[in-house]
Amino acid sequence: MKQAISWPGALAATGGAILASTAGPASAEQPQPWEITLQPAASPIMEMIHSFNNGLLIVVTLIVLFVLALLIVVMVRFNARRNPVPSKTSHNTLVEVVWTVLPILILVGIAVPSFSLLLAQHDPARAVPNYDPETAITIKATGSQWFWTYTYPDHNDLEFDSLMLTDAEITDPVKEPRLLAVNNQMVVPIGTVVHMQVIGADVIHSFTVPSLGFKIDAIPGRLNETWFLVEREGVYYGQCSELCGRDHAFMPIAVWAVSPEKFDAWVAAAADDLDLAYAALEDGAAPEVAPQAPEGGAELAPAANN
Ligand SMILES: [Cu+2]
Repeated sequence: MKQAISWPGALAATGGAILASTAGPASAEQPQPWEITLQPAASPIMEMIHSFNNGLLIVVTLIVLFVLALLIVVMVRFNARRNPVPSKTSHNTLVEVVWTVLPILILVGIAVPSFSLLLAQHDPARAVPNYDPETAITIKATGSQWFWTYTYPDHNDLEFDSLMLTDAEITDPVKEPRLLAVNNQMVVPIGTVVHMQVIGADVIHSFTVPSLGFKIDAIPGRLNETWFLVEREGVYYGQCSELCGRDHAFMPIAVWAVSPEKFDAWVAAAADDLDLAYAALEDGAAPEVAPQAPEGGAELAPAANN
């Protein structure tokens, strides 16, 4: 159940082929036309959300069918024509106990996976096998009217703003989806737990990326925390999800997940020249291109084959 169901099938397949054939980021996770259900999961938490959602769907469907069957039985067997003399029964202890206890058991049954998901959203050890806190990195997102600022405290406090590309700035509509593409993406390494600190600079915003399974409020004066781990390379898009003013709809979030080697090269190059660091990522040859940079070159990690 990793793929969102789309239709018509042909349309979806064509869309997928267009995305797949595009150079640059391996895949882009964003809403697609005619899509239903959740976006494909790219993090352990989102996978848990998918299974919880699918499990609940089964429970709800069974309950709906059961109630529908009861209604049909009542309409057929106990209508005025077939049942002219109504029963005067007002109590049935067994039935009353059953219809009280059964829903309680169902709710408790739902609460168990629900709480385990809730706890996992705050504790990577519950979702990542052999989780080692030493390997995690921290990134801070600050929401402002109307853009995001990303800070990398583990990487010499690298900090930059991320603003939506305007229609005039978009050069490739497939690689730069309208209203989602930004000038500076939040770059993260795949397979690594990222501790996300989220705060608001002015009003309440909400830091959300559906395919990575997080949505957390960015509140002024209060540091909220969550975590995620991206499983495969690609660009993952989200939007501010708290009404925050005039340009609320125009402060998207773009998470660019790359291999740890590319991330190291990007973060080293970004300290000197952010644009150059992104350009090197774009070429898919960050470790080879970046050393040619005039200054930062000497400090870069050795070239790795990707
Ligand atoms: Cu906002």
